[in-house]
Amino acid sequence: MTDHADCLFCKLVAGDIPANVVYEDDQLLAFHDIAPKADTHLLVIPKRHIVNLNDLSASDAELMSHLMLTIPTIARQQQLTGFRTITNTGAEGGQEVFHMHFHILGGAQLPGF
Ligand code: DGP
Repeated sequence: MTDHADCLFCKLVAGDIPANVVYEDDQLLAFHDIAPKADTHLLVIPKRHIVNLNDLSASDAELMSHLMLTIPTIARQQQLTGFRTITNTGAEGGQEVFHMHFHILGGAQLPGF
């Protein structure tokens, strides 16, 4: 597992920064966002350092499939009957933490997008 010294979320995976973890397996970690934008706001990340969607290659297909299939499992565990999933790619896309993450937002009726 690549641990990027300057990456906030790699530090979180390593346990160097505390997080309110709601799900973990060998490839993924999910935890509460520190600045929630919804009643429930979770982040799902690969443990391996991947910058964003632009950083993916065909060899990541299995990981990405697992990530996508795990998102609804996590949402169900959090009693979310509906939710929004967002990933920001690059600074222009609003990405602030450059370790790929998928936001899960829910817990109350969300406005239209
Ligand atoms: P984005 O803008 O898509 O890169 O979202 C980054 C999110 O990461 C943002 O919603 C706030 C969250 N965040 C930043 N620092 C921390 C932290 O130290 N812990 C947790 N749990 N979330 C963080």
